[in-house]
Amino acid sequence: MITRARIFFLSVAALLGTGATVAQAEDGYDLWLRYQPLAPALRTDTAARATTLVVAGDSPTLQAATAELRRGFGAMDGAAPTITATVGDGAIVLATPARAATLGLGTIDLADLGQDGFLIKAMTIGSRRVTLVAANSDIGLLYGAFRLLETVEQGLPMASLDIRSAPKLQLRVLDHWDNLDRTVERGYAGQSIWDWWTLPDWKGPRYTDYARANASIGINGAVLNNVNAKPESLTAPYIAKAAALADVFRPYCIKVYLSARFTAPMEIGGLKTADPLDPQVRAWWAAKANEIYRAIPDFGGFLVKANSEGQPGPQDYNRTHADGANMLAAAVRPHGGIIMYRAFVYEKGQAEDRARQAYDDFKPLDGQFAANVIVQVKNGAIDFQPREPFHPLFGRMPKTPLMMEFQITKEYLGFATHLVYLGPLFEETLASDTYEQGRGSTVAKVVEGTLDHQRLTGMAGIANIGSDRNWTGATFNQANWYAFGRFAWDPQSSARTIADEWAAMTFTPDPRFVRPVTDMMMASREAAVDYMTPLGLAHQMGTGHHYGPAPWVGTLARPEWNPTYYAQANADGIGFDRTARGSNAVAQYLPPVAAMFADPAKTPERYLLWFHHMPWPARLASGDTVWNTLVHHYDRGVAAVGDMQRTWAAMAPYVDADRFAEARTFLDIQHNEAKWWRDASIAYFGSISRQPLPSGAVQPDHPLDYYEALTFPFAPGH
Ligand code: BDP
Repeated sequence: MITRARIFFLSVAALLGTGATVAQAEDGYDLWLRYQPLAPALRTDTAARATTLVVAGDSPTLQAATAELRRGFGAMDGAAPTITATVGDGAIVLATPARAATLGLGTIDLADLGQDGFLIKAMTIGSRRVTLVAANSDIGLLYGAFRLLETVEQGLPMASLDIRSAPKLQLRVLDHWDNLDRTVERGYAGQSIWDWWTLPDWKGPRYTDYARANASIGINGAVLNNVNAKPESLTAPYIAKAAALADVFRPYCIKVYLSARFTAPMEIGGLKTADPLDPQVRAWWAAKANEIYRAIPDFGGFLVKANSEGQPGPQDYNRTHADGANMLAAAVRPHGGIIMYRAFVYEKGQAEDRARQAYDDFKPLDGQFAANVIVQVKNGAIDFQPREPFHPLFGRMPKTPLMMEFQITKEYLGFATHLVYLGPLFEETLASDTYEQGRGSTVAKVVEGTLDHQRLTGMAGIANIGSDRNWTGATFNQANWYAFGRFAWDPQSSARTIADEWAAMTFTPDPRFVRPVTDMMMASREAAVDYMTPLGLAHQMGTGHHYGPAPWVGTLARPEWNPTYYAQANADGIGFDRTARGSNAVAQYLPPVAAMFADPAKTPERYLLWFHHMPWPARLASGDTVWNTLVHHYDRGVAAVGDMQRTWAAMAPYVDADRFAEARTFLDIQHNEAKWWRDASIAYFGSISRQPLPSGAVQPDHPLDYYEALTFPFAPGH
């Protein structure tokens, strides 16, 4: 990676010449696949190495690869490579090892690259300069074609290409929380991109561009409908609509999945029960699976949210989650389908710590799931918060494949307008050590399945994609879609490298742009944690819509709906005691981790109030009190957004006017809202702690009752 980064900057610096060039107006539609004309020096080199295209074979997937290479190189160096059958100077060759040998390209060993991996190699054969993209399958070749284009977009010279890459996870899936009325639960980028009403007849070009974008980062699955599923999504008309999308996605090897509502056999099947052990229910699901597979032969399977937040599930019939999952698994198994069964459950109607519930429900079921079930676990034990310690199920279900679930849409991170790059969040979770098999048993390794030789592996991301022209509501949110794809391909990726790549492709590879912008992106997540939920606080957002601060809310019907439940702030102190004196959630981790989290002196400060109820005047590592440290974090968060504003202001010479203005205005919004978060939180917690503000900290702009009175009846995504 170091070498690659160095090559990147040296080559770009050398080739860009002086003076930044500002691209013409852009609307963000092209994402990171912009294929802008290359700087002159790079262009000459690239054009000489991309004059012809030899594609050994023919299939819809190879046609997609061919079209993409012609489109990309055509735009970047002015002329699309011509298609030919002979390998001449300047040829790009797409071939399996067997075909490569017949084309005289020698013996290529791709045994370690599996079905989806690829090799990209600059070769010299006699006097001919050849770029070989080799893979064991057509989809590997498509992935390789995209990676080739991306490296050129990033300013890497083709002469030095030598990349071997294969995904470490099998299922790389976007979960769309899209409703059949085209609203998107927690969506901040317009309506659903699925125009259910005009499907299956109208298959607009946007669906193909969606598939291209996903294939370009290795995503190979899409769950089309909300986990809070409507039974109608399993009726014949909606199966036909899903089939139409599957037809568009097929060349890009993106499988379609559907969220299944557990009580569909009653609601659309007329049965009296949805008991997973009832023979009629089992027969209904088997018939439903047959019906779906007739329309979509490569249908991926079902995603299931059961017995959580009011959704029906097997526990309604005194059955376990394993009973429920296995019943559905039996229905799709004859067709090669799988079940992604979510561990996001909390609804026992008892005062148990919400953070404990998934583990308590699922851990006893380890080893009881059918072979085609994978349990999908959110990154943290509560709910996609700006920061959570890793979920205690990782490393504790060795006999069950676990799939990571991240949220790409920023429900709890300022919606579309806050610039929060999620790469560091993904990286932090994946690099956490579970100690499952001693030190170094990271969450990434659990998810990769290498520790326990899992047959199924995967990662899911809750999509941030909508009907907005720029797909994600803001250009910088595209980075989170991109980063998700990269981490799903390799959970041990570097968030910084990914940000470098994305910024270079999305704007310009000019290092005078990429360096400061990557730094800004890398700092952005910590900024959000600081102004929203520092020191391990969680779920302090407004009720329902989750927009803005509402730490004072404490009167909602169920305890775990209240921000006051999570912060546990009182006259003595703040934080949720999850040690043995409290809920003992720490005991769900393996001993080395539990021992760390059980002791406030050993708990990393970023998780302190997640695990400990700390007296306000207690001294932290810095020597300062809990209260003062909290205030400093809020201030730091606001200041960090100020830094981001300044960084971005200096980027005007490198960015087209429209995308520049959007990001600048959104940063202004973010700065105002960060200040609001800081002021409201300090006003509230100050009223509880009765501590004076540390010296230098300014009083909130308004008294507490001002913040408490704010309402947001039409907040999006809710
Ligand atoms: C919560 C969201 C809710 C989702 C739920 C889930 O607020 O809209 O339905 O997650 O993941 O964070 O099922």
